[in-house]
Amino acid sequence: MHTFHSELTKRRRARTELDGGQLVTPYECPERVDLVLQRVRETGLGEVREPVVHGLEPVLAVHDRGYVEFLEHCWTDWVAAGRQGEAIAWIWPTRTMPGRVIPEHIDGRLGHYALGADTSICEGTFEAAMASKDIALSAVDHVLATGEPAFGLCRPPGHHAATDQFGGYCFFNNAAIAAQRALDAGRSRVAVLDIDFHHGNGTQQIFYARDDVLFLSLHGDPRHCFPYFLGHADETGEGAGEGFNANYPMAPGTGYARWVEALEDAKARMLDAGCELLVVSLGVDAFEHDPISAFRLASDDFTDVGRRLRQLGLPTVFLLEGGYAVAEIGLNAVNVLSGFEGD
Ligand code: SP5
Ligand code: ZN
Repeated sequence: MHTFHSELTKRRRARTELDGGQLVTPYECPERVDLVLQRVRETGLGEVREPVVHGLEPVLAVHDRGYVEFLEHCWTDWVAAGRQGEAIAWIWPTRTMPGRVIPEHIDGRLGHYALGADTSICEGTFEAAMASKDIALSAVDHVLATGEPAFGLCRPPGHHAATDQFGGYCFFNNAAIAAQRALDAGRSRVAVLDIDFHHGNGTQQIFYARDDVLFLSLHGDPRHCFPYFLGHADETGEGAGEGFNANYPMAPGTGYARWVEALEDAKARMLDAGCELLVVSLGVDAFEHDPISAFRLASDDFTDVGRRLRQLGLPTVFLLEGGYAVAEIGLNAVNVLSGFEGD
């Protein structure tokens, strides 16, 4: 299978992440891309291709224009305000202070468009996010044109990004952009299967009221795990989308035996719903040694995940999401892909 990759994803190199009351070096670092690419090459997975540059139109198909413009200008506005560190949101609209009016002040705008304080904006963030969505688009276009599977080595990741909010290291929702692209190319129903450890709150929100995208997510129970405020099992969709959202929250400590039961249930639902294309939000942070996650999948389990996904017989695009055990990220991600290819 071909891999779509761009050096531009490394234009984002944030120095700070607010974690445990301290500013730490971000878990989501550019080295992740190099290590996955290295493993792709070592295993001879397939060709590595540059993405085609797309404009903003496919982004605006799922994201709010004001949000996109905010991301484009955030860093220069922040610098113009005389700030020294990276742009980190610190005040939000809340239950008691709903925020009817989008503020003009950069701190207020940051709070309006952020859903967490874990994600700093630095120079190059917008450019990297643009490259990441170009990778997703080029990968899905390849699948649409050939029926062959493809891997988008996306970075920054996307599944936490909502219509008009960034966070969880995500800016543009690459999986949502790819799914929408497949619909716009004539597919009538697409599945987005999210196997990242964290709930794909952004993808869920974007498609929650729609029946043309079936969203399924296997993740750490939001009672205990980021993003805490979405991802419960009773969130099943609304309106026309009722029945087209499926969450499989699982307790911290969950191992492969239980996890794979959820995967098989999700597979049955995708087939029942008549999905014509599969977008996999491929986070590998369910790995047992991930530094910020709590499932117990082993490296070999990821190969089995790939084998099981192949059984669906669907045109499939894999898009990289999380995975912070950096030394093993290449092994784990490429294990899924080579399991899918049939080793
Ligand atoms: C794409 C993706 O996987 N995003 C995850 C974002 C999670 N951000 C919050 C991380 C909090 C980490 N705190 C862990 C402390 C362990 N030392
Ligand atoms: Zn994650």
